[in-house]
Amino acid sequence: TMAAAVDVTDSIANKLADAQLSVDVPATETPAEAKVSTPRKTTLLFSVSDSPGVLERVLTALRGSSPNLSLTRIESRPSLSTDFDYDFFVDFDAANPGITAAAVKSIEPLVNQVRVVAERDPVPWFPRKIADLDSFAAKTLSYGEELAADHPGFTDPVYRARREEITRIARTYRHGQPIPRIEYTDSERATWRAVYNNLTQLYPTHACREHRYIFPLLEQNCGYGPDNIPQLEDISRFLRDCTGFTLRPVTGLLSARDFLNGLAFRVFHSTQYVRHHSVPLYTPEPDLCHELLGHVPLFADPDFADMSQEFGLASLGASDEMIELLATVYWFTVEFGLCKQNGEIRAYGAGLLSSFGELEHSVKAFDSHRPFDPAVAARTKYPITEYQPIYFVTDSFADAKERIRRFAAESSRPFSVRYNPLTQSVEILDGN
Ligand code: HBI
Ligand code: NLE
Ligand code: FE
Repeated sequence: TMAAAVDVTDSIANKLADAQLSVDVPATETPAEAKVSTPRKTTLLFSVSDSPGVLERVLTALRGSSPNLSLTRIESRPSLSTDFDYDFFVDFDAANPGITAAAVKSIEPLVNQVRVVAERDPVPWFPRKIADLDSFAAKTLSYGEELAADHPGFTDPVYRARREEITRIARTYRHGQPIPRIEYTDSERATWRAVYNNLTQLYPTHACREHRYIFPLLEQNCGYGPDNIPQLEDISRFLRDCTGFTLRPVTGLLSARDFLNGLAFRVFHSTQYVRHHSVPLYTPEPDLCHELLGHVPLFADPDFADMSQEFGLASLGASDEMIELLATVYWFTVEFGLCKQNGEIRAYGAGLLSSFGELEHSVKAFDSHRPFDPAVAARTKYPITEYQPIYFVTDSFADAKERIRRFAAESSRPFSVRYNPLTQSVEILDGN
């Protein structure tokens, strides 16, 4: 049965979505209204007979066809069809179709033939090497005033000041540095203890096998326990030994594109502050409890780590539409996924494993369970500030990884990518 798309009628969720579109300086992102005029990479092919000065006349005509036409590539080859003719390829960025039409018209009288051989959207910038992730630090999204009215963590001035202090670390952090340690306050430790004690009671009966296997290792190696808030640096070293994943501190919510791009390099962006003390058992925002109790254990699992990197690799240079689809599939798997193990439904999604309230609810909400299919999940709407109305159930991570890989392969990128773990960089294949 197909999952009916759930309408996001919740106004806070809508406003959060709006807020995310009109946020602080997303330097590499295009505002929605500017998209119509995004220049398209255009390639013209024309053929000329060999005669002195012909190329110069063609280029002069092109130059005159529109005020700001600027060529970005010119390449020639002997004609494949007519002896002694030459074929030329020229590229330029066309802000609108009129520019292309004028260019073609201007050279028609001078050449044997001319046609538009390619028109494609420019590929959005993406990180090529792990240190490129440093540029995301200053680009965190803000939540908007409406959400602030609803969540104590946005309005309590003492809490805000403390957050400011903690997020300074993330703003100045650079790749390769050890993640600075934080001395947490008594209030933060009390919140952590409440979250920890509640959740660890549920894990034996509600968490997936992989989470239960890793959790004791985190207690032994990284200082997990009710009376200690573990430090990102210790966890990052542990994860690197398990699967090559590492952590980077981040000030708050990143755009879906930046966040997913990090996963391509096996980097997980982690917040370092603790949720507001008044809401220990559910918060809509990622916080340290969510990252450490929900995400971290799974990143130590090889299949899950591979699956996460698949999301990341598919997101590099992807269109805005593709990013939206990937972010949605990510939401229904890494954040809110369920799986079947030994005939029982268990949680592997971090948003469930870090919320005492929703963890218990999700596993027994049978009417909300659907078989995991990326194509269906990608088009299902979801609320951000309340329990999920739909949960997708997967058989295994290895299976989910295969399905995600196939789903991502359908995206129409003009190149493919491969991660080189030795250089921690991305190699581009079949591109130009
Ligand atoms: N940013 N810091 C941070 N943490 C996340 O877990 C996170 C994010 N931005 C987007 C996001 N998660 C996902 O919901 C998807 O949009 C990828
Ligand atoms: N609702 C989760 C929690 O309370 O831990 C956080 C979800 C973040 C996407
Ligand atoms: Fe998360």
